[in-house]
Amino acid sequence: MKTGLQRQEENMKFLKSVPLLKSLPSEKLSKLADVLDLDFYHEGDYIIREGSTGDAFFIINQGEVKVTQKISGFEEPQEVRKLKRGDYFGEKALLSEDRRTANVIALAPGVECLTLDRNSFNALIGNLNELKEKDY
Ligand code: 6JR
Repeated sequence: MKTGLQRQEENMKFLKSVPLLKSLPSEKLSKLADVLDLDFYHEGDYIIREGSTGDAFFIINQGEVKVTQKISGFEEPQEVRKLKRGDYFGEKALLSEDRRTANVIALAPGVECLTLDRNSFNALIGNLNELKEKDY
């Protein structure tokens, strides 16, 4: 069995490899590793639904997701991109206190995400310029 300390160390190693977080000092990464939750989603699960409210931010630890969005002129939401290990999503609704802008759907064989709630997001990474300046 893994101890809490081993998990914290594994989380730290992964967090250091996430491009978004590379400018954070170890002290903040360590705090992040403490408060992150690990959630698993099965193929086809809607991790985020466009138009809903939301209070979580996600970093992909394993697997891939598909991002889809309503586009005028189309009946079905259209795929806008795929995201993989080390990529993040869910920042927009947290930064603007607004609705989710897109669907995020788990691809096969499932996805493992590190999740942060709104409070931890605000306290630890909400002020990163990369997030604020992100322009899709
Ligand atoms: N667009 C998450 C990934 C995109 C993308 C374009 C947009 C908005 P969220 O999907 O955060 O939840 O992290 O809203 O909390 O091309 N994502 N690719 N969002 N919005 C979102 C992002 C992630 C859903 C995208 C996204 C737009 C375009 C025009 C408003 C107006």
